[in-house]
Amino acid sequence: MVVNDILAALNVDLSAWKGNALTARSPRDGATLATLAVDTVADVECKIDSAHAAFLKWRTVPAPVRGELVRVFGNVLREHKDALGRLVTLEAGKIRSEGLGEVQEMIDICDFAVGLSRQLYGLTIASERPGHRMMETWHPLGVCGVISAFNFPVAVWAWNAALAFVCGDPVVWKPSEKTPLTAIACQVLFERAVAEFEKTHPGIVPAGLMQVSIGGRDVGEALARSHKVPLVSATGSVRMGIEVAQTLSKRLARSILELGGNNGMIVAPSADLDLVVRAVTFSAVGTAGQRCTTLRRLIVHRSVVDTLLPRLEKAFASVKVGDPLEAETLVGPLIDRASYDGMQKALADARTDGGKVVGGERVDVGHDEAYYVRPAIVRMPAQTAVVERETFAPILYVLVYDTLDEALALHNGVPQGLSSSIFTNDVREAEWFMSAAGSDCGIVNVNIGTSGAEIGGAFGGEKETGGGRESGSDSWKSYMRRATNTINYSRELPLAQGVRFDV
Ligand code: UN1
Repeated sequence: MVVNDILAALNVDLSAWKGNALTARSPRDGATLATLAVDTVADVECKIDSAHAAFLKWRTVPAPVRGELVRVFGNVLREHKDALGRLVTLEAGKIRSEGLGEVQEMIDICDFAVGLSRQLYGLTIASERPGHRMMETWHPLGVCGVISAFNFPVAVWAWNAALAFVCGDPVVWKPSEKTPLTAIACQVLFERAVAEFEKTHPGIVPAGLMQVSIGGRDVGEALARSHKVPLVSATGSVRMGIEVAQTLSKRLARSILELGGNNGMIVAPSADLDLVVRAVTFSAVGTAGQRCTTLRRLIVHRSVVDTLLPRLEKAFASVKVGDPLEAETLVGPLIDRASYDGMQKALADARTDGGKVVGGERVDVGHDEAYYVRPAIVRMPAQTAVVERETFAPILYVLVYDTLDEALALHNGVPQGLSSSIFTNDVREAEWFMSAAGSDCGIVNVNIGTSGAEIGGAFGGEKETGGGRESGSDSWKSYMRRATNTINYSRELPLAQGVRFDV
């Protein structure tokens, strides 16, 4: 199935988007998928203006009605799951089941947001004054800027957009320049949902509620600069996140940052090694090592390392690397040449630091401009600088520990703090790992890997990961503003803290 068939199945007409500023390529074979126009800063500003006008209307639509639009969108996604999943495979290089899984994640967050649309609760608080009542009200915030990365080209937008819409916020989305087509497809599918919704709710959805802005960093900068954008949710590199945060902080606007991960797993002496082998392989080599939550550091107890390592090396050597559209493939391509070069550089650095590398070589699939690799396992003598940095490729560094204190120090001894896990059947170790003195990450798992989080939990992490939380739990609060209301139903005017001010 070629790109045109997939776009036809999604009813995407690219003519309005065509141009010669940006080439969309498939990492599968390096082929050009389309050439597109990009937005100028003036174009983005125009989109922000129309999103802001949409906000003034959308904020007054009752939240459950906003939720109904998201429900219809979830159904449109269900109908187009196969085609959109295929487009993710073609444009981002994910294997079929992961491409489909990503669309499932979009459907799941839509369901979550629909339920949420009737649960945007505030608290009722006891007032210290007689005849007074206190409560909280959550109100829509304004235009939400979304900056997303190539590795989750559709789901991360959906996490933000589904919540933003029920919270009463329009969205202007800058997708990765490496995955513009999936973004255009999402916009088209969303517009289809709007058309469907309008059959029962005419005249409710304002133009400009959802807009995509294709372009480079100037588009992201325009979002971060605009006073009409009170919140920017950005996923990507630490460098990008710091720039966005600095621009936002100059005008004291909000951010949700989901940046680097350098996720570790501790394998304790009591661990079930059959589960460990499967969990490590999925977490470290799935998505060709290109998830924020990819497992990059394995911290193994000395008593099990010599049993575990050969089993992992065998698994890494046997996973099928190749065409992501083929059913048996488990590892698709890296996104591009720069990513391949970055991986080889990291492996060279690891060797210099005394690492013993198994795997990591390029796999020839007959396309010069496609970069497939055999996942690498690197036994390191210590956690050197290369291990402390995030290399977005399938490299698993293995470190050995003797005491859990030592394992935790290694685990927390990196600048990033996204996801973590421990494999143990010892309840003390598990609880310690999850305690205040344990893992310093935003995601802390026991007996499952670091990647593949469900949408129901808050997703995000600490330190250089940026501190933001997206998706489930109470992440919605970032997309709304809170008003604290104090209501006096008495005939007196008592002041708080017993202050007297008689006039
Ligand atoms: C990301 O890599 O940016 O937990 C998001 C996971 C996915 C989301 C990853 N649900 O792996």
